[in-house]
Amino acid sequence: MSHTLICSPTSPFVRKAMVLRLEAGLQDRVALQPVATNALNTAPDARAANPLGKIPALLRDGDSTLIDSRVICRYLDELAGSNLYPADRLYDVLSLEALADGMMESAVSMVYEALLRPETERSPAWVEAQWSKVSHALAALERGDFAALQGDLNMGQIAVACALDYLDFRHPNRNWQADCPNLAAFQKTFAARASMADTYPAA
Ligand SMILES: N[C@@H](CCC(=O)N[C@@H](CS)C(=O)NCC(=O)O)C(=O)O
Repeated sequence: MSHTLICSPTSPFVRKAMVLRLEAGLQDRVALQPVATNALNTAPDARAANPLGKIPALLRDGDSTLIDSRVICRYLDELAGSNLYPADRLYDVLSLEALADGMMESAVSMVYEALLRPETERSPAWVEAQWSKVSHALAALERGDFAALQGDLNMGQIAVACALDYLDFRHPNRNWQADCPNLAAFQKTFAARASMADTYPAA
């Protein structure tokens, strides 16, 4: 079956699937279809693939379209047999991935607030409430509360690495590394993977 990933080079949710695609050697089986989309201006291909208009979405030739990065990554991992959701720590990995996705959601919504909302409708308190979610997640990761951050490569780790890079890409002034040396070291080690270098967000 052939597959097409509706994607964008700046989305951290898309990047999770792009990194998996490279780590699992799925380049020949998953084609890329870039779109430019956002909450106020949905790309027709994104809307056609997903009623929510969100990316990533995965078109499967002759079968249903998959939506949501967690669903897509789980499916691609099974397709490739890459074992990025190992059975013996499945729920730890899924929780770690959920945490990273939550960080992305907050970080993306902060960007939308700044870029898409008229200045008079912006709420600094709301933006800081979103950042508070991110910084609590960073602190939990730094303390080692999420065990799946350690050990063999898994999808939770990939998601965290994508979330951290997105913070640097979109919120460089937050300087989260100052309070999180362990996490900064994790990010640096992870950045050496070719899959991460090849997918670093580009404006
Ligand atoms: N839970 C979704 C979130 C996807 C998401 O929010 N993607 C953003 C791009 S970073 C998007 O498509 N935004 C357009 C919109 O909100 O309409 C996932 O994990 O795939």
